[in-house]
Amino acid sequence: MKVLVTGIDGYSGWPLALHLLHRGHEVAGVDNFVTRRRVREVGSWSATPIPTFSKRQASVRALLGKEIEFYRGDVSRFDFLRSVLEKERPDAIVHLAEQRSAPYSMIDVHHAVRTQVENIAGTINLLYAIREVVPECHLVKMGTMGEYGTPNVDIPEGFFECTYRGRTDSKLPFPRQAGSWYHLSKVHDSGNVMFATRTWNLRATDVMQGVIYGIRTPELTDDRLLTRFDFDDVWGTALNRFVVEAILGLPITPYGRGGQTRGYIALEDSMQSLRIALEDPPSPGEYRVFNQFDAAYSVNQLAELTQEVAGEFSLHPVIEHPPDPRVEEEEHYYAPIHDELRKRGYRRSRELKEVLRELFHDLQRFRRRLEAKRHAVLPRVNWREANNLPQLSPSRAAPSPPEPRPGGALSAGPVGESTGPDLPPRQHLEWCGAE
Ligand code: USQ
Repeated sequence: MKVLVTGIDGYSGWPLALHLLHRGHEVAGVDNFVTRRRVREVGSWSATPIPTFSKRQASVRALLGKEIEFYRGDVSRFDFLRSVLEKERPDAIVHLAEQRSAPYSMIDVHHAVRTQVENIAGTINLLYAIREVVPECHLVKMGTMGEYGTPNVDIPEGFFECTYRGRTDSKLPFPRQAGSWYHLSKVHDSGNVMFATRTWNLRATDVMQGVIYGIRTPELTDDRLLTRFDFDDVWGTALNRFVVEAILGLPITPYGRGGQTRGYIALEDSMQSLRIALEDPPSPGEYRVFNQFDAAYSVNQLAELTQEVAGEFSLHPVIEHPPDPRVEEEEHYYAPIHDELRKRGYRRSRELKEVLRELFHDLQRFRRRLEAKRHAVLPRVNWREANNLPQLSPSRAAPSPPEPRPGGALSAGPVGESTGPDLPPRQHLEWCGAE
């Protein structure tokens, strides 16, 4: 089948493209490289050096003998999106081209608005473009487990049976109680995708994605194919960040009491899950929801596991609990159901500890890149503050560095990453001002 991946340059988008190519599917992609720019905006970069997209295409050609058709552009431009669909006429679209960081959305009003406008408008544009050009196409929409929040009951896959005042509805959308402007943008997306599917007889899978960890998939066989790996407080996610903290000799940071429990999944198993969804599409008019995670852990459990595996690498990190910069339950019940993918053949590829060992092994190689941005690791964005720019970037007046142009020559600096202005270093043990 032909799959269009929007956000193909990202942490998930790139390994997904490679995974699908290996399965014999055709892949085309869209990206505007905004994640590269926004990670620089918070003074960080990917631990792995990321080549320009045209270099990525060339590597795929050289190593796999395959082509990826690529369109540089923004999904917030409807005409652009429609013209891509007219040209490619994909059988399926995996929509990853959204602002994906909760802390980024909580920086200030501009970042909040940008997150919601971009994410919601991009998805509506895509729904209209599908409706007009390829109404049979299967939309796989990247949502988040964070849409549900942490209710004190089990979390079903999207829908539940509800009896109220003597009447029963067998398929009501389960309540969403998201914990950031970012997570809320996905809640609104879900409502919009469900509405469009019903109204226009489209087909969609809404993926409630858990937190992804890891750096490799079986297809990332060569350094030229590596995906990006974020570790700063804004773009990095819990387990990935804990490993980096251990490598840098910083404390591992489960926030607050550390009982925050989420569903986690390895990068390669997230790719496996998306592929399973693609290869078993829903019927026209069907909107289905998959809770896409492998197992639930508290951040305390992850911190302890990281500490244990760090010991195998002669690293001896301490675990410290900074005040939680987020407003979230720090101890809570958490039991989401996740049967839909398993019913379709999903199996965990490797144990968490094995992936942790691989992370320590791989990241040691990029230690100098981690060291260079160690000032951006500990938390700086506080949910209780309306304006986090002062903590984040006292020098924001400096212009953003230019985005690497696809096909442009590599600079003398690290591969494909601009060496534009960074934020000044901060004290490593200075937590942001949460209560
Ligand atoms: N956390 C810590 N210490 C850290 C970093 C995070 O205790 O150093 C805690 C957070 O407070 C939170 C949990 O770990 O309770 C998860 O945070 P995260 O930063 O790993 O993940 P989150 O912000 O929820 O977002 C990430 C991705 C997002 C995706 C989501 C899936 O950035 O794109 O949608 O994971 S989920 O969390 O299931 O909603």
